[in-house]
Amino acid sequence: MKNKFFWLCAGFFISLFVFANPSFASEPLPWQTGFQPAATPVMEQINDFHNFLLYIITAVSVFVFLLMIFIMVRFNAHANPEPSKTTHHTMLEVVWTVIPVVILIIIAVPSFKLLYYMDRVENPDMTIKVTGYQWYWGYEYPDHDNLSFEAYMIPDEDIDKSKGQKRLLSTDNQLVLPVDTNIQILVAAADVIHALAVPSFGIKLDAVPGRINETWARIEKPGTYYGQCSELCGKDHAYMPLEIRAVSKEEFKAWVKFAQKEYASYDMFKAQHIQLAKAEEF
Ligand SMILES: [Cu+2]
Repeated sequence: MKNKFFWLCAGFFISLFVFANPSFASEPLPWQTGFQPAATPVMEQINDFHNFLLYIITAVSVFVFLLMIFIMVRFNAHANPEPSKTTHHTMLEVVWTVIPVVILIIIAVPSFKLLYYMDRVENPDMTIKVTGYQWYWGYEYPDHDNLSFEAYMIPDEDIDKSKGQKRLLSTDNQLVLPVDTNIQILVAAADVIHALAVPSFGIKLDAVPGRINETWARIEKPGTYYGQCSELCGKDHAYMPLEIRAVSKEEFKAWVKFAQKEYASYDMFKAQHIQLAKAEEF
């Protein structure tokens, strides 16, 4: 019986280790329980803060667990037939108030530091604006000739795995960004509330109509990163992913030139699109 229990526990801890191990890809994976690997200093700090909190909650949980075991063994009706009538103990009450306060202060200081660090960046190198629509994202580059375009999810039947496209994550156009650049990210919405969430950048920010929210990113490695809308925004909420391609600064410059031609007719197209949608309503 004891042997069985041992193997049950061992199996549980081994599976915890296997499944909780964060996998190294910038996308969600089956059975993944950890964070996606960090691609920005903000996400690195969120990771560190998460690990720091894990030590604290583990210590608190183990302490409370042992204390309860001790109380159950030492003060049950058999072991302690005549209970003490003590009701107050000033010192004990001071201790169990002060220690939690100290623990909360230890948590609050790095938490606020991180909150302000995530909030905004001084003197950003460039700005992009991301707008949530039902159900796609619009990207604008005000520093690059007001370049703007939209990105729609590629439907299942059009996914081309040979091009590395991923179901529910890949989009027809990508948000292309340079690495090692402080990018100010402005977030808004045009219809209902959406939320911009890019786990490997440590970004989750509401996109609210009529309001501009701000955050920032400094991508450290070139690669493809994925995000999703994180606010229930209607029937296709689950089908408005973000595909972000981080490239070197030189490649980014070349891409801007290409994109200015590629998306030049965009505004006219958008105007027609809106007119058509309105005409359909009538
Ligand atoms: Cu949305």
